[in-house]
Amino acid sequence: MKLKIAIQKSGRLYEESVKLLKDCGIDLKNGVNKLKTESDNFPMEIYFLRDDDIPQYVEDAVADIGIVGENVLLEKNKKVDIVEQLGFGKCRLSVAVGRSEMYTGVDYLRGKKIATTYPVLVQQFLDKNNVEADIHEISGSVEIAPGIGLADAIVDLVSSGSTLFMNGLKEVETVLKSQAVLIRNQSLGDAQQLILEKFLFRIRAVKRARNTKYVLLNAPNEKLQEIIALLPGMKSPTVLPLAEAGWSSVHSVLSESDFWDIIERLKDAGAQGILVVPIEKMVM
Ligand code: PRT
Ligand code: ZN
Repeated sequence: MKLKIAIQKSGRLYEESVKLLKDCGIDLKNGVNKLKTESDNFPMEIYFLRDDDIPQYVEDAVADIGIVGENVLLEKNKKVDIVEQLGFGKCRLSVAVGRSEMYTGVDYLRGKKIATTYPVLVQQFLDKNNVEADIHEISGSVEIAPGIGLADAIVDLVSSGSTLFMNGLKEVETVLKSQAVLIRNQSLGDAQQLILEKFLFRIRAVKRARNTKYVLLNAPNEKLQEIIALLPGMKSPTVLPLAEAGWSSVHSVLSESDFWDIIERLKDAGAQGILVVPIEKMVM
């Protein structure tokens, strides 16, 4: 019995999806088959597909699970469950208009022509805001639509914002914040569910580790209490005596988000020789 997972064949989610499997200790066979492969050391079969098709394949149980952007999932509106947010492929679906436009709010869009590859999500956004506009669905290069007179505004994915900038556009509303998610067929068999639980256990250990750093530092004993108070740790920090009398080595873990803030305060409190190392897996 194998768990069938659908991931993007090529594109922005491909590398991170394969890396996630690898970090979960799931090795992929290097075959000639570009559509499908399997793992040697985990009961998993991997299908490589267009991201747009993944929700449908998972709904139809051609694949048991899949990795896809929330933006695609919500646009396709398929009957699948989201089991985990994966923390990569982050972007936002945004409304953009010409840089010199006086944008005053969503009302600006009333009666305007909006080009997008996300007609369903745009319609929902307009309905929610009680705005009627003309949605013009196109299949790509949305950012050039205003420049060639095809539309007054666009709704497209944005990450750094440089594509909008280069096309003379400015971002004015966020329709949706998105990241890659793991989705599941709604009637998985018990055996598949069990394999999914194992996979999820590993994913969560990997995600936790990616958000956390291991910190080692030296502290004069008289400053220990103050320094320990700054460190959260899994339970509490580890403190070991150094060979040099009056000094200790302190080990702890820090979350990526408050890392710089805490490192500065540790230095101010008298910590020295601070080492920060990545964590590979973190099991709670
Ligand atoms: O071939 P296939 O259909 O599988 O791939 P695709 O071409 O439809 O999708 P792909 O590979 O471009 O994107 C896959 C997924 O990556 C998307 O569905 C999102 O969930 C996620 N993602 C994250 C992005 C971006 N960031 C992103 N910036 N998808 C697209 N973009 C594009 C955007 O459309 C625009 O053209 O990048 C440009 C903007 O980028 P910035 O950095 O200039 O703002
Ligand atoms: Zn696509």
